[in-house]
Amino acid sequence: APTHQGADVSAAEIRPVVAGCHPDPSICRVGADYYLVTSSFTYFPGLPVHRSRDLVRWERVGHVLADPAHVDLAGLDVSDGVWAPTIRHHDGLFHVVYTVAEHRRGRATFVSTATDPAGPWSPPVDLGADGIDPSLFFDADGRAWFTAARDALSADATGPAEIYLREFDHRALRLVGPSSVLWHGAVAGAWAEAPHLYRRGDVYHLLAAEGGTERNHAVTAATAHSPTGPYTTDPRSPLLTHRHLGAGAAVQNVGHADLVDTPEGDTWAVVLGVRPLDGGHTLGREVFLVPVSWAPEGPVFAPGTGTLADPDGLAGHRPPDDDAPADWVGLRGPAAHRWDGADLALAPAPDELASLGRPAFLGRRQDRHHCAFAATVPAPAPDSADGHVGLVAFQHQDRHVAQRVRRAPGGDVVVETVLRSGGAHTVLARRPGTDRQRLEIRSDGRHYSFGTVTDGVLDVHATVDARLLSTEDAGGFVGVLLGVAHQGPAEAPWAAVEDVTYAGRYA
Ligand code: 6LW
Repeated sequence: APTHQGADVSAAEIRPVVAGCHPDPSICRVGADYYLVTSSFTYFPGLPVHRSRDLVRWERVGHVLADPAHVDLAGLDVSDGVWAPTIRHHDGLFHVVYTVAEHRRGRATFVSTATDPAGPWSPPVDLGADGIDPSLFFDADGRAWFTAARDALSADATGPAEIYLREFDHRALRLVGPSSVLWHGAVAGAWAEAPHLYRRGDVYHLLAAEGGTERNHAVTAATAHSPTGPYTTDPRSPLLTHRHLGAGAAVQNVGHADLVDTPEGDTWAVVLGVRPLDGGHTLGREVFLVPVSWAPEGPVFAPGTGTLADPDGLAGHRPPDDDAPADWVGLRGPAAHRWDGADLALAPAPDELASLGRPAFLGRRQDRHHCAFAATVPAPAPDSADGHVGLVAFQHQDRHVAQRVRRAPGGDVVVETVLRSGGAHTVLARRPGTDRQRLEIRSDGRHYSFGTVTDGVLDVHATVDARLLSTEDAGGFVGVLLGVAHQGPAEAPWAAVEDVTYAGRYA
């Protein structure tokens, strides 16, 4: 495990430890292994679980929500769905608590358990809790506590959120006893959320995120001598933020911290952050690692510098250049498909990407500003005039750009670059196509180019400003997925998409 000494990183570039849209990280350690979970919204399978030995190189080992019967994401906005999980291990069992936002039955909070974090995970148990950002804390005395953030209910609360606690009966997997309001955050009215409770000696440390998950995001804290309080705001709050670093900072929106101790007794935090270019970020909120030391008052994040911008901060443990293996996800449920090496057979579905339905889409998170995503795509059969097959840079159901192949009414093949935004489709380019063509989406961080590749040369049909696919512009909580889509009648043949490739690099 990394120590805080012995830094030898010279380059100033700050890298996430898990890149691409993986917000709201939560971490725990069992023996020598660390486990990490992150939000997955309406992507399926949901709640990816990553494992690491060194906190820097993470490998995806499974998903908490791998069974379509375990989560109903139908009809949801892309940024709703599965939010802000917490992972904890107790007595041989992993527990993950999470919220499914704006579900038909309302916002609901669930717990799933597993003995092996790779799965299988139990069916979700509804905890009947209100609010978001649930967390669990297993105290040394055998009692367990559930915390979450909800709209302020108490009469004297001025803020939009309050952190509350209930006891968690971990054998019965249910909440028991009264609910206690713990805290309204260091700055009342500033979206106190993402609570996590820890104990050091006799002191209970409550961490929260404040300021909202955009530019004013921050980590704040309070302490108490009992889990139920009373809690006193740590006057040093915020303990970590990048909001004062200005619009030029390489990493912004830093907050939503969770702590873990190494076997050697060092403490590290995982936090979310974004890497904006020219004021917009496209890669979603990513996971960053921050060293933590302990002062008598509580945790010190990024000791000595107070920011993630310290190239020595990761003590020489620089996240690697290589791309993580793709976590191919569908929207609101699985997409029927078959992989054969890099070749993908994708079933058609009638739902459009712009709908709240279940389009035939299989995508992966864009995790580098500089990347190329390509595949050889067939034209739809001559009689399927409505259908199209293609590649898409997908941010939201109402914000995506597709490079798609279809049949014109006379049967000729056309390749169209189509922007979906503001409730309308706009054709940015239309070119004649052939029965098979290699399509490519290329990003340099500031632009996305869409084209066809012949003899290794990209012929760009259309280029859009990356701002269009940024979370700042599109709204919501997610980053860009690069994927393959196949819209058409359910009975149309599957599309044989060949040689699907993705290559990304740091600048
Ligand atoms: C998450 C919460 C948040 O639950 O965004 O604005 C939600 N804050 O912490 C989804 O990531």
